[in-house]
Amino acid sequence: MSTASVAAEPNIGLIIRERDPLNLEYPFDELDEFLTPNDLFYIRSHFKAPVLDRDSYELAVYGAVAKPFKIPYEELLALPSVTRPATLECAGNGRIFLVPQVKGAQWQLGAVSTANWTGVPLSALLERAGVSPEACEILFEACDKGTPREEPVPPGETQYARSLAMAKAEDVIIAYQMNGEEIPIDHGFPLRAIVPGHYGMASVKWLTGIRILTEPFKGYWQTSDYGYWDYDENNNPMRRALGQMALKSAIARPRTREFIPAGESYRVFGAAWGSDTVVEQVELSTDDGETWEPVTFLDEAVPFVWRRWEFDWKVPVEKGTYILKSRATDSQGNVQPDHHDKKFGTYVIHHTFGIEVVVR
Ligand SMILES: Nc1nc2c(c(=O)[nH]1)N[C@H]1C(S)=C(S)[C@@H](COP(=O)(O)O)O[C@H]1N2
Ligand SMILES: [Mo]
Repeated sequence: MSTASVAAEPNIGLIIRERDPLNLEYPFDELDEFLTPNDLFYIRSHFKAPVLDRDSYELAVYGAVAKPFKIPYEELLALPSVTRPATLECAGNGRIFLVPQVKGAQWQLGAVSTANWTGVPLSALLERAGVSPEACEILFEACDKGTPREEPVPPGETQYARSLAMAKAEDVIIAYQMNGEEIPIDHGFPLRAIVPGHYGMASVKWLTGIRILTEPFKGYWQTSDYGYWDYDENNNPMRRALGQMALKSAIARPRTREFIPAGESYRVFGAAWGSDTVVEQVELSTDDGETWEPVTFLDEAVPFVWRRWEFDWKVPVEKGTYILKSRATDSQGNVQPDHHDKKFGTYVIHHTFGIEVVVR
């Protein structure tokens, strides 16, 4: 294994939020197809991408299991596989819209993308290892490491690792293909976890170990970073790990401050996604939330993936500034809120916010 930098793909169409480590945003205003092409899929990395060698690569499955094992890359490829689409969204997506401005990568709308993932169901690997009845969590261990920047900063190097409740294992894919191609280096080559319906941080890239735990994991990436303050049953404040993605809809077109011809028809376009609940309705307002009308969906209601939608706006002849908002409702009746919930700090930014456009 080496961490030397290689001439990576240029990622031409992406918006740079950070050059090193690579943090690149999908240009959300170009949303068109259901699947995001690999070279436009957003990239969120905390450290330089490790370059792993396929011939010596092995995945270790160990911990509270009867038969720990290591499996080489080629052997994994030979196992029965599944392919399913999943939308990944960074928990900090939309951070730039928070007022007052906060620290962290200044994502606009595009730290979200959808791909078809192919790999081995996690359950098959767990079955082979024979999970102990005492098991409570699964830890995904990666080989990228460094000193994180988000305060409070731990004293030494930290490896990227995230744990997951045992009950969520059935949805997880240990993926080696993204949209039918080998997973690109920046997206986790040769292997990554895909945890459908959880924020992106759960889908650990450059996966080297799956460790079965008998006690909850309290690592940096789920207590300090990617955690939030909550209260336990005795009202003591405590950190909890972010997990499920919150219900959200977003307007891809028009863009903020876009000029729109008066008196014509404009195709408003966007997407909405939840977690394991499906998006049942999206409404659009062109008057800053006074009145709402339903949009038309382009995709079926399926858990774990976005649903693209469109709306035919009869643009008024009256010139001026208009504020557009979209609002999603899911199959359980949850409605996208109109304010950011402060308990999530600089994460889980899923409230409806206005896209201001100029009609002239
Ligand atoms: N090993 C490792 N896995 C990781 C990360 C990382 O920095 N290192 N970033 C996480 C975060 S915060 C997100 S949002 C997703 C982004 O996946 P992508 O770069 O393929 O879009 O990967 C997650 N998995
Ligand atoms: Mo993220």
